[in-house]
Order: sequence, then structure tokens, then C-alpha cells
Amino acid sequence: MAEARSIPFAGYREIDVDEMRRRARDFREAMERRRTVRDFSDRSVPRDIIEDCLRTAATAPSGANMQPWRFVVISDPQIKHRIRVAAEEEERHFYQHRASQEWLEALAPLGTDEHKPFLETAPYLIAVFEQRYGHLPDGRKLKHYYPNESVGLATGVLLTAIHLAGLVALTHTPSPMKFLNGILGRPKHERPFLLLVVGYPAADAQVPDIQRKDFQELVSFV
Ligand code: IYR
Repeated sequence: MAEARSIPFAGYREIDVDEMRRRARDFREAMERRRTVRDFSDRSVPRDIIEDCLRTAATAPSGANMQPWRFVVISDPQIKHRIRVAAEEEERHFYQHRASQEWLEALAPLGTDEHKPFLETAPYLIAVFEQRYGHLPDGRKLKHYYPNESVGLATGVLLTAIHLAGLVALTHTPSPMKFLNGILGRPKHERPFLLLVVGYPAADAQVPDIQRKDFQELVSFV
């Protein structure tokens, strides 16, 4: 096996167990304060902060380290407007025709509907694309492994970075999202994965009073 390794392996730096405990608890407490926000301020956010969050997202593990993601950061008001118009059209169809009664009931506590003003209000939208395959320098296709899982992981890391930076985000999933390829000029083999809305919360922003599951309900030790 060892002969197959063509890259150097880095060492592991061990952390004192009490320090480990402190870090785990501090991180949990910080993450427990994360909430999805749907009312955004139009205040601008320095671009370098968004860039750092994206660099953090790119540290996520991925199948065979193929890093099958592409992030398109949108701040241009005209592009945001086009995205809003296209997303609201899809959403209108979803809320009026496509969604089952059961689905609408599940969404009711969140208070969502087809109106998506935040797509224009927030300073940044980040469209996350999943690449089914990449390209070698000679142009040949390179298959990507576990692209769904990989891009989901990177998006989770991105949301974490955005939260720890002190910003808020909304994971928005207009369905279908193919219009994003057209508006953003992305190739066919890139599948829109989701659209993140990022910025400051509006001064009067409120979040629904929903709870996270009890620990016992989500974890089993065997
Ligand atoms: N895409 C729609 C509907 C929606 C679906 C789920 I699942 C949500 O958790 C929230 C909304 C919308 O964005 O309104």
C-alpha cells in the first residue's frame, strides 16, 4: 500500500483533552446560535469576508479529493433581479400546484411563500453548483465520486463559516433551479445545488420559534 502513496502525509498534532473538551463545547454553543434568517438588511458586507468563508468551504472533504463544487457569488443588482424573477416564477408554481398538501403543511410553521424579496435585498447570493465531472488538462472528462455528498459537506462548512463570521444565511432551494445555469452562464455538467442568501439580518428580523430534536432522538451509542 505504502508504495502507492505519491503525496506526502502530514503529521497529526494532538490537543490536550481538557482543551479538546473546551473547544468542542465552545463550538457547540456557537453553532447552537445559528438560525436560518429570511429577512435581510441591504447593508453591504466586505467581499474579503465572503472570500474567506468560501476558502473555508473548500476545505471540506470530497470523494477522492475531486472537490466537485463551484461557487458563484452574486452581488450585481441586475443579476439578483433576474434570479428573483425566475425563482419566484418557479416558487409560484410550487406553492400553487406542485407542492402536496402534506408538504405545504410541513412548511406552514416557517411562513414561507412564493415571494422572495431577499434575493434582491441581501448583499450576496452564493449559487452552489455540483460538478458531475471535471476536466483533465488535456480536455478529457474526469469522473467525480460522491458529488452530492461532497457538495453537501462543503455547503455545511460554508454555512458554519458564515455563521461564525457573524453573518446570517438562508438556504434557498427554488425547484427546479436550472435557470441558474442560464443566468450565470454555467455549463450543463454543473448542477445547481442550492442558492445561499448571505448578509446581515434586517433590524426587525424574526425567526420562527422552532426547536432542535432532543439529543436522545438523534444519537445512539452502541
Ligand atoms: N423552495 C420553496 C419551498 C421550501 C421547501 C423546503 I423543504 C423548505 O425547508 C423551505 C421552503 C421555498 O424556498 O419557499
